[in-house]
Amino acid sequence: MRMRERIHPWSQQQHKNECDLGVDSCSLPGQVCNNTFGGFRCDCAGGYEPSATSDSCQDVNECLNDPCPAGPIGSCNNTDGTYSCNCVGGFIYNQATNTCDDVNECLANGGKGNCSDECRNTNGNFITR
Ligand SMILES: [Ca+2]
Ligand SMILES: [Ca+2]
Repeated sequence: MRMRERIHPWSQQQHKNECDLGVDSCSLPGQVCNNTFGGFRCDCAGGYEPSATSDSCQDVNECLNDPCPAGPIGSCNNTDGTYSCNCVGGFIYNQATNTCDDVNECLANGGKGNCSDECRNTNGNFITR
């Protein structure tokens, strides 16, 4: 005797992805649509957090957690959805090590940099002779 195969009713249902269809209402700044079983949910995108005063999402001020090299050489610049680290002149921001690295101004021009004769690199500057 053979068993008859049955198809579970819900396997035949079409599951809508409101996010892909573009019919979601996650249109406030910083919001992303996430598909859920039977519906969708508006979440905050990376770099945003739920607003305390409304349904929308607000920028996370990452600079409050000091993610950049310390001042006075390094500084943090909070921007909408992200942030950036900056260094004062003579230093360049190194993302891999999260440090402000000295610019070797003497490397250019065959080791003379902008100097007419001799160039000596220093931390944050250079000496010309
Ligand atoms: Ca931010
Ligand atoms: Ca230098």
